[in-house]
This record gives sequence, structure tokens and C-alpha cells, in this order.
Amino acid sequence: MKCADSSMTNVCCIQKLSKEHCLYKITFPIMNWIDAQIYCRTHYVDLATITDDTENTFLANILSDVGLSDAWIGLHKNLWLWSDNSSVSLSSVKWESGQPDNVNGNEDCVKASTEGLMADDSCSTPLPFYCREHRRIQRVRFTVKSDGDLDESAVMEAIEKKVR
Ligand SMILES: [Ca+2]
Repeated sequence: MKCADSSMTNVCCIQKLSKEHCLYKITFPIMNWIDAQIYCRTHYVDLATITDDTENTFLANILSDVGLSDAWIGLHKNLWLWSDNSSVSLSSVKWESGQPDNVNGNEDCVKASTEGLMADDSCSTPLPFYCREHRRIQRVRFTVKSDGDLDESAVMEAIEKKVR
């Protein structure tokens, strides 16, 4: 197990940020999807959101490191939204072979595996799960060039153009 700090009962701390905070915490109790969502929202921010291959690989490696085969992530298929209501980029969702198969028309929640692949499963299935502890921080770097005195509105306009 490659937990940065496993002193907390049933919690694996990944990438320790401070004495009490971690980038991710893996909780080992198993819960159905909705209870896992409630748990994450109560104790952290939400179930984990995966937006690109880097995050997917990161979480897959964690699963592998702690010896779990799969775990709930914050994806549900009813509305195709992440648990935090952000929209889903389908390129970030890599399905296992034969998935999603929606067995009995009853598999509306999504779990991730050690291979970085996902499968739909019944939301009532008890599984380990990933919580996201911190909101995503997006850093935008830009430079603003000016020939003379900086005019605030012109600067703001330039920044908005860069950010878009
Ligand atoms: Ca399935």
C-alpha cells in the first residue's frame, strides 16, 4: 500500500498536503453509490470527478496500489452528469469491454477499475469509493502587453480574450 498516511482509520491519504489534508482520500468502507455520495459530500467535497486521462490513470494507480479492484466514482448515467453537476466529456470515460451493458436496465452508476476503465453497475451495489477533497483549482497564465499606460478596462478586455 502506498498511502502517504494510513494512520487515519479506514482512510488512505494520497498526496499529503498538510497534517490533516490530502489531495484525495480513499475510504475503505463500502457503500452503495448514493450513500457514498452523501458520505463524500458530508466529509469532503463530492465523489471523484475524472476529466482526463491523467486523472483517470492517477486514480487507477491508487486503486491498484491499495489493492482494490474497483470503486465508485461520481458518475451517474441518468442525466450523464458528474456528481458535482459538471458535464461529462465522453472522451474521459473509457469503458471496459462490453460495458456499459445496463444489466436489467438497472445500472445507472459508474465504477472505475485498476485498468483505468469504467463499467456501469447497479447504484445499490456496495463498493469502495473515491472522494474528492478539494475543488479543482484551475490556473490560467497569461501576459498582457501594453505600449503605454495601463488602462484598466483595456487590460480586462485583453485578459478576457486570453482566457476565452
Ligand atoms: Ca455493467
